[in-house]
Amino acid sequence: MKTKITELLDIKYPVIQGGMAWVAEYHLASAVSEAGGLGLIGAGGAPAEFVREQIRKVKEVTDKPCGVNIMLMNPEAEKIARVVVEEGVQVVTTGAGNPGKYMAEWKEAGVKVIPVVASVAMAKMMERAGADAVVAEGMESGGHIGQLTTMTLVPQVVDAVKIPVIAAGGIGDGRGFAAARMLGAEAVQIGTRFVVAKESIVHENYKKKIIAARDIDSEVTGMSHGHPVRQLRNQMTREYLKLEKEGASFEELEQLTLGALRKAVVEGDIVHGTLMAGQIAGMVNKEQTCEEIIQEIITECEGLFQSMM
Ligand code: TUI
Repeated sequence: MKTKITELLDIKYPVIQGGMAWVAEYHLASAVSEAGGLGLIGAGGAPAEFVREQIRKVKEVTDKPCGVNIMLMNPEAEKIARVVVEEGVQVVTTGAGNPGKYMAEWKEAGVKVIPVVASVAMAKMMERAGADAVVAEGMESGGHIGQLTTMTLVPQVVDAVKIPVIAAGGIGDGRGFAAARMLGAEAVQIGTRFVVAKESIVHENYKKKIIAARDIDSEVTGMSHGHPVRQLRNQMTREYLKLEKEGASFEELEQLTLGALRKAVVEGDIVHGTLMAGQIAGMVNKEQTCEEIIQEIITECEGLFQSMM
């Protein structure tokens, strides 16, 4: 299946794994890349030297292209920006901010740069700054989100820029993949379905919560202070939303979420942890290998396109 993105990144299938903090470490990233997609190390809030180790581990396991996602709110983002160059990473995606100041250094080193954007303005700005492609991420996604849905954002970004667009948010099967292609996307980015992949190191308790989730089981916290985060409803989100409604300060709310993603991913604390997941969680019903996930999505999509002819 050839698209502008498979050509740009030299990958077999136009499927990119979300760069999820704590979740997207080298086991998952290498499995996705080995299966023909683009695996990503999610730097999240990790120190730069940890990211360097993760990059080296991926390279021990696979010689296929693999990338790093840099979450720009990370205080070590600048150091990580240098690490990816030093380690010869082929692709960088960025999230939760504007990567403009790193762009020249990356381009000079031949790194393919794919910022995640949540608006047309940001997509245009990234194209002007030299981005090779953008991920247009709708608010159906898990984690830190923008305001628009995938259905509305993707075609508007496709119309606004000449570089290839990758659709993200609410895509979890061959139907979503086909729909994204119809909206003009050259590839999809998938997060939640890979959280429950067999190769994902995420705690069983967290995986079970995603598998059990219904369509309406995610909540968005942090809307009041401009950092909306989609996650599965639990005791933590109930307390958070109650405090938020009562007008709690940013600092007070931060206390509740400090280290909460690690708690969920590593310790399996599904009561106090942050269970980031997209609206697609209701459709994710089993643990499969990355290879099975990608093959199933591609086969389903090809079947759909053939049945339309
Ligand atoms: O970055 C994400 N998703 C994330 S980051 C993350 S780590 C985290 N952990 C705990 C609390 C909060 C965050 C979890 N999920 N997706 C990509 C994304 N980027 N979505 C939206 C954006 C975005 C938003 C604003 C990109 C650019 C932007 O521009 C603002 C500016 O600087 O102009």
